[in-house]
Amino acid sequence: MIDKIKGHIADVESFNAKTKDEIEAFRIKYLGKKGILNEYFAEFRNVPNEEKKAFGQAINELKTAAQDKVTALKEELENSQEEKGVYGDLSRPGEPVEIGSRHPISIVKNQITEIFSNIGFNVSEGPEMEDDWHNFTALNLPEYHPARDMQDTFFIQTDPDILLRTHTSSVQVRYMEENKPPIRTISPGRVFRNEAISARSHCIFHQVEGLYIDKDVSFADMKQTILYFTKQLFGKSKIRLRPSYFPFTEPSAEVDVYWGLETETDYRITKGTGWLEIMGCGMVDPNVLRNCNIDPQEYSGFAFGMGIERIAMLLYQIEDIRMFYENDIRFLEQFKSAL
Ligand code: 2NL
Repeated sequence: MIDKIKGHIADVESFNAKTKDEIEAFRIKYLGKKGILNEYFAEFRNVPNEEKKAFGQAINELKTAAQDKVTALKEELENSQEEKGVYGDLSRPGEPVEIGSRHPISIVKNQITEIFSNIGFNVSEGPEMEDDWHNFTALNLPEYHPARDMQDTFFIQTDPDILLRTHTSSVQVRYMEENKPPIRTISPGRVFRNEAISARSHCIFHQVEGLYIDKDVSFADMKQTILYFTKQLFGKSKIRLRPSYFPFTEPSAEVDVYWGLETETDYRITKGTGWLEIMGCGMVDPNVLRNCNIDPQEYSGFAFGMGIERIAMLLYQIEDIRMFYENDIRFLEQFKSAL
């Protein structure tokens, strides 16, 4: 009989189970009301006196072994479930982190600001709602100046003095009013013009303007700065400056980049000339400097302005400006950038 109990103890010690049900079945088999242990306890009366001690010790040993086993298996099961539930399999390979998209306007704006900040320009920002002075008058566009007709303006309700800025030059007027030369600043931002919406133009768009003011700043300085910029942004190293007119600069010029005529697309976007207009620029008009409390006898400077949408359309071959504002996920998710 004792040998049989020893056999049970060996069985109990080598037993293993993975599920709650298996463990419960094991508990009932040994420790249940009609289980093996209770059978042996009932048998105890019939054991001869001289064997009672050894028999008793053996069944107690079996009982402890069975109880310890149940406790150990339950604990093991609980631990493994906890680990899975909270953390999953800790040795599994990591999940790939998908890089988010950035709006193409932001990408191009960041590229432009990066290029100019590398040569000492800071970034200045200002309000989208402006007053007449900062958007027009200070920029050499007095009240009845015909150039004010060049852009139709959104006014705020009925106050003719408050409007949505038509260019970010207004930010640079504010910057000149508050800072002494030398000034090297670029002003990216959203601007508004009361125009019909089409594939080519929109009533809301984005601009980057630049301003450089110091002693002895020349037209040659402007041309070299713009050439450096076009090399950096487009990788193109041939530009030309065509005479133009802006009320706030004199002389003024339009900048063309030589894009080349290598592909059919080049032919189409340059209308067969190889040249693409990318920005406007000029020497800051002395009247503008005076309006901002800078002495034009002592200082001179240049300024330039470009439309971000136009440049983004060139870089990414986007045919319709409205794509930028529709927030179509199929359009947006194509633009991934670290900048
Ligand atoms: C264009 C042309 C230009 C400026 C912007 C400027 C600013 C100040 C003084 C003088 Cl504060 N000029 N800005 C100058 C020339 C051209 O922009 O085609 N923009 C999209």
